[in-house]
Amino acid sequence: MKRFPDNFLWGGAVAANQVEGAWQQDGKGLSTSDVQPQGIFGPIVQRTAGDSALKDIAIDFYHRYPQDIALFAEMGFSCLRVSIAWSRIFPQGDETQPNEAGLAYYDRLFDELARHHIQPMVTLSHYEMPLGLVQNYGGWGNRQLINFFLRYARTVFQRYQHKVKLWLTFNEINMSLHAPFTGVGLPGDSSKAAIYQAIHHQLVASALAVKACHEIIPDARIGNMLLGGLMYPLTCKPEDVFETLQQNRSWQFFGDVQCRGAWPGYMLRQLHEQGIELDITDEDRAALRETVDFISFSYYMSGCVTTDEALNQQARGNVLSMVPNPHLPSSEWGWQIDPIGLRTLLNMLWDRYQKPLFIVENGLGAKDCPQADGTIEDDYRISYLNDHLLQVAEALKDGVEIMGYTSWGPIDLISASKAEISKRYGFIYVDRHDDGAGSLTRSRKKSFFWYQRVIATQGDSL
Ligand code: BGP
Repeated sequence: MKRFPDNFLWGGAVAANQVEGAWQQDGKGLSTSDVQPQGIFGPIVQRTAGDSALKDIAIDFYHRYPQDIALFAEMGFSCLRVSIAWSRIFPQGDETQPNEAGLAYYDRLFDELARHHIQPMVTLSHYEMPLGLVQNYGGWGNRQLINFFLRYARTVFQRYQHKVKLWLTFNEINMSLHAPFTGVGLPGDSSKAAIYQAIHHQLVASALAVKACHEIIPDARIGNMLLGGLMYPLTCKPEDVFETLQQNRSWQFFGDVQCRGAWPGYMLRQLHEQGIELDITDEDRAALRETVDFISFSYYMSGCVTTDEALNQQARGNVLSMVPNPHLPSSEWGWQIDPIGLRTLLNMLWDRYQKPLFIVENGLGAKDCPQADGTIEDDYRISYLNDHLLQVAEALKDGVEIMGYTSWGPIDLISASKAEISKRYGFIYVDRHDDGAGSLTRSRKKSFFWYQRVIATQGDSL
């Protein structure tokens, strides 16, 4: 028996602002990502004529996609996760008519994928939105954003209804809590109350988009997308165990709303105790009842939770304030490598929601050193991915329903957290460097051939 079912989707995942470049081409407006050239935790800068950022060209996927898709096809991909840059379709966000040149670009992209029998999975908003919606409306803190998003979602559902059957609403929606500008267009010093209200608007918008997708493309499936921030208790002290439950809920609650159709009681209590009462209208409650068809998530690492304040102080500054796990190794960027955690997370999400799951991001960011002849022996990447996929196979045996696996960054791209390219995830190397130098030439790493074989054997080569 094969390790993975025949209909299991294999592929990779990218995001518009991390690969496309062409930041001002064909009528595209400025996006929130364009004014954060140092990444999602970096400062917001005013773009002035003549300045440049690595993301402006990124890996030039906007122009080179036919060549890149041919390489994905060579690896045997059946699925490619991409995102649409909202600001290509509605440059300022509040127009009544979409930008035809932006729509036409994604038509060409989806047609190219179809030629190679690769199914697109499309994220509506991957860490970006039109900057105009922040400058003129105050971002997701403003209810009007719901309608702007819905207009955008309906436009792309209608336009691509025959080409795209797998959709996701917001990338890592729970990251809005940690990177508010990237997630909800609010400054980092916004109050918790403002951030949660903005998140509520986003959750309503997500549910309304799900409804619109069901109406416009009845044979499509639409999911949410969570950062799977799996947490373990550092000790078996009951306080640590309970705090871990709460920390896991801090990201699961997004899934609870999107899969169960209402704000969970534990979350309303937590907010109430902090003096936060959300403005949730009856109309919002009705909207939230439309739930997603499947759950997608990213998984890179796990972390530990403790109630020991001294240890917590040391941990601040990590992306999710995780306390290191003494049993796990870390990547160069301090991300702790935990393949078994992926099996745990898959089981946890399946037990909680009983909805199909899709692993839409997983991978190892590492520095690659091409040898004199240009080859790249990225055994570290192969070993990371191999170990994680073996755990996916275990979860399948556990009875978890898994639709597919798209590794993050199948081609080197600009990192979200640091906006550098030297943190590479790809099976395909891109000759570009943090200082902007490089020919943008693509080449196959050792992992390219490893993944090709994994796909060809449906995981039996793992
Ligand atoms: C996820 C994001 C991606 C991505 C990835 C890796 O959080 O959805 O956009 O970039 O993480 O993170 P990084 O690029 O910071 O290494």
